[in-house]
Amino acid sequence: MSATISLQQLTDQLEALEAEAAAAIEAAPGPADLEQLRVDLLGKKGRLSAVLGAMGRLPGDERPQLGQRANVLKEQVQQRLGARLEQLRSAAMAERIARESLDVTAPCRYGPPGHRHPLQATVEEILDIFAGLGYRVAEGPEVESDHYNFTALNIPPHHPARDMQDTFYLAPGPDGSERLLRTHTSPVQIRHLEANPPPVRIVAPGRVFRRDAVDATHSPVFHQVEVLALDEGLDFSHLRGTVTTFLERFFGDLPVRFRASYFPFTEPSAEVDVQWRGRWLEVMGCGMVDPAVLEGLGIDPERWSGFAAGLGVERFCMVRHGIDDIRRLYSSDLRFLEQF
Ligand code: 2NM
Repeated sequence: MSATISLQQLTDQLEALEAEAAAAIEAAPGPADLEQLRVDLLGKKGRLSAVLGAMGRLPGDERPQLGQRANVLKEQVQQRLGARLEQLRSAAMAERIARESLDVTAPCRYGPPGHRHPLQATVEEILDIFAGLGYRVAEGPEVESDHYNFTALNIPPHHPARDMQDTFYLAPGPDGSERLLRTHTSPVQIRHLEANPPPVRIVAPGRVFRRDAVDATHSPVFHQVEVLALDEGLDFSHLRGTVTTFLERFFGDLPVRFRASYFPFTEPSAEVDVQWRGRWLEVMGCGMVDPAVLEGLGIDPERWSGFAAGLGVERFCMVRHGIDDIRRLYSSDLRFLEQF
């Protein structure tokens, strides 16, 4: 049996161990170092075990005292390890927060970004041009009354435009009123003039509906943009200048021609063609607002005059992009849409 050892000696060893452990824990650079210290100090083959291994050489009645002291040391070391680990973790978190930033407005980086439908892009481009000419956007309902869609536009009761062949009529409203899907966005202009005194410069985009059979150039639902200017002293030269400026901004510097035409709500009226790749294409209708339309709104046609123009957005979009079939614009085929 090895030589006896005094309680004092072992207690001194425990105290030295405790002081050394405290310094080492305080100096540990990271969690892995702390774990290594825990094993070295408190593990089965660790420093505390070594001291306790010598306990057998103490007189039996002194052993509990040393055991108690060892338990205090063990608890202290564990507490210090825990405190130091917490300290390291919060320092690491503070450093990471200071270093990292998250820009929630950054563009998506995980796939091809989406984009506007070519038809929507065309509407917006047209509206931008008219906004640049001083026009405000006006909108209105798609379900309309006979009054706003026809009567107020000088389209009398038996005009062919009202034919069941052309117009989608709906069941009457709760008050028995005739209802239909608007065949143009002109009712938006009428509603705007009812609510706002001239001078007026508005552009009305929207879906319109006609009972057309579907083919490469017709769809029962399509999109229109109509413009209206009403002021003192407006004449056909203002109409011509506005329409040519608009077409030049949209198509570039192409030949433009005006051909006499007829609409119930304008007089005189004209169709507008642009020469595109050597061929004349009809792209717009326009005219001076018929005095009868103004009178119906209680606007004095002796003082106020106006011009209006309307266009089909699909047509503009198809010409611009060389699209040969209107149905492509509605088929939601990504292989097609992704080209724009
Ligand atoms: C067109 C052609 C010519 C037009 C007329 C009006 C209103 F309400 F002021 F009378 N809005 N839009 C108009 C005139 C529309 O589209 C081919």
